[in-house]
Amino acid sequence: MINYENFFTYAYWEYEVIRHMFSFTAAVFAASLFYFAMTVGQAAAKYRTTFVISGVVMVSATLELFLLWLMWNRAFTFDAATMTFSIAEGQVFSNGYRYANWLIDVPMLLTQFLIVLQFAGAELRSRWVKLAGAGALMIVLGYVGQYYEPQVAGFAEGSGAPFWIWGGLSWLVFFYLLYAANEAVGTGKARLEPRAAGLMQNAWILLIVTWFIYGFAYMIPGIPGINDSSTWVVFRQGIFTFADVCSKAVFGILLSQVALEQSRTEEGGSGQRRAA
Ligand code: RET
Repeated sequence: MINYENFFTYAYWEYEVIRHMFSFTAAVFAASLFYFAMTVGQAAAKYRTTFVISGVVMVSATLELFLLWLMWNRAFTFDAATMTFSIAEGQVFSNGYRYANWLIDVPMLLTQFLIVLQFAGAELRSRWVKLAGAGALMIVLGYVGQYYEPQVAGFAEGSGAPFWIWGGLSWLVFFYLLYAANEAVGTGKARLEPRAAGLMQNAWILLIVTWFIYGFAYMIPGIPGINDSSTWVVFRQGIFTFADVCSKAVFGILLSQVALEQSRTEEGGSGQRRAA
């Protein structure tokens, strides 16, 4: 089965906006990679891993978005008479790369989250198993569910129930993940100096908001009244774009600032910002 994006005819602008969102996101991640590479040297040794993890997230996400861009270009053909794009013979577009990328990035983002929250050794390992395990399971469940998009949107014969069942299970795991992460934030934040703790709180709120958005984007093909609209495909890809930029790049930058803030304090408070 293929994603519901394949069943639409797109107005010229709709197709182009989606194409440009893919290239924009790939460029943001490539640029962010440069930022992390340039700032890692300013952090204390124990925080450098978080910059390296951000680098891993940026490389995998740049590749993923580039592949989506390539696939989007190849999968549709332009009709000059109607100024529209529709699916090309024998081609498909798939959001599967997104899920494959999340499977790498979600455990990575949760790892850096725990490191910046000052967990180490056995405490880090036990929390990591719970959080990264839940993150990976959440993505795999959603990955299976999205194969039923054509049925739930009414483009193909068959029941849409599996879309809701797999998606519903993924939501349950997501709520467990939020519960476990909230507990980790509560414990870890108390060890940070006040400025870093404030930044950490912002990162946590950003995580909650943007991760919820992914779940909403998943459900769009199952919502009557909007699941038959090509403009909503643009919105859905726009939601993924916004959530991707915020949850990978902005989140990584916030955590890097927590790490830099902590590094300054732990290295004797000699930083200029402290003196000011
Ligand atoms: C799915 C399926 C439907 C229910 C929920 C989902 C959540 C997805 C999330 C993805 C996060 C991705 C990130 C990527 C960063 O690189 C799987 C769409 C809740 C939270 C943070």
